[in-house]
Amino acid sequence: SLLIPGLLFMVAGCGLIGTAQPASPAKGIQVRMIKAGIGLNEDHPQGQGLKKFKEIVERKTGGKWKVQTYFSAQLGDDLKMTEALKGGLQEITIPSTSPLVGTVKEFGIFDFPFVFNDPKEADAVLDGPLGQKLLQKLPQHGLIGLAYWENGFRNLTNSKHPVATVADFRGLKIRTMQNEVHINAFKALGVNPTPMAFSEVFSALESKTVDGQENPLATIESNKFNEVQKYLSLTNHVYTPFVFLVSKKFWDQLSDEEKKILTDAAIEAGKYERELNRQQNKKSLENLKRKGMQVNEFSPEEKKKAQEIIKPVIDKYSKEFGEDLVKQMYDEVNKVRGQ
Ligand code: TF8
Repeated sequence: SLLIPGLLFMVAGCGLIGTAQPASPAKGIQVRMIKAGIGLNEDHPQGQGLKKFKEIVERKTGGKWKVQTYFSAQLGDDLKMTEALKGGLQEITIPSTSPLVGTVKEFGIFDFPFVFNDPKEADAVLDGPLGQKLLQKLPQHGLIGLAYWENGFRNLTNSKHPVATVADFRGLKIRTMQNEVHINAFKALGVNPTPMAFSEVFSALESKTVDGQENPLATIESNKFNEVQKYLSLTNHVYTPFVFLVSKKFWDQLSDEEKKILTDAAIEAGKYERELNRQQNKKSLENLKRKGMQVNEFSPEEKKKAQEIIKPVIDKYSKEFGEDLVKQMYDEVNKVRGQ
């Protein structure tokens, strides 16, 4: 019929006009392939959260986006994946904020021990003005931060003896994250800190290169650290968050509609992950006991002593990160506590 060539002409015509126009931002939802990698296992709440994110995004884009998930540092450790995002070689990762201090040093305020008393306080500060202020420091480094997920309160494990007092720390060789606050706080306690990427921790514990490590309970269980560590001390010494990162090179190609889908999914999956992690931490404590770990508390009195010992380290880094920022963190915590 006459109609079909006419239609074809119109379509071709639009195409021609389209190419003559200056490049305009992407409209609607494009077909995209996304590589998302994390450091922890598929069965860890972080892995479950990433799977939830994939499901939400693929549904809301009507299947136009495909999210390829990589677990257990298959694409590299937190630092390597973050560099891949900066270079546009990977789209998404969810590292701890702790190793990111080389990019945004102010994230180091979340490495101060004993700031939050419970996860709800952490949620309020991370989702509030302070947390958002720190996310805004990322784009100049080629990264977009969309949300904080939960890693959680960290607890100490080791193969030597129970750590129930500050004196028990002395002489232990402990793996820490690649972060100066952690390294120097542990040094102050008489520990010999050995910073390394998380992906190397199990074999370092197994070969006795280090005596111990510290991580939230869900991680200790899902990475089977109990197989190479006898003692678990419930120190809850610091709450370190995860941050949901997107490559800015990728982000800048997205339409407003796509940006909204991505942002909403990162937040929604993050809420799910936080909830799951809180449930899992309780289960993991029981499981780790059942699997033979010897568990002890770390009393409020000993925590106070540890805080005193670490204070010079915190004072030094407060100056370095900005005393206003540190004050804002404590003010926001007090606000949540109703003080
Ligand atoms: C650590 C962190 C890690 C995470 C994960 C590898 O101890 O707690 O478990 O950052 O992405 O390094």
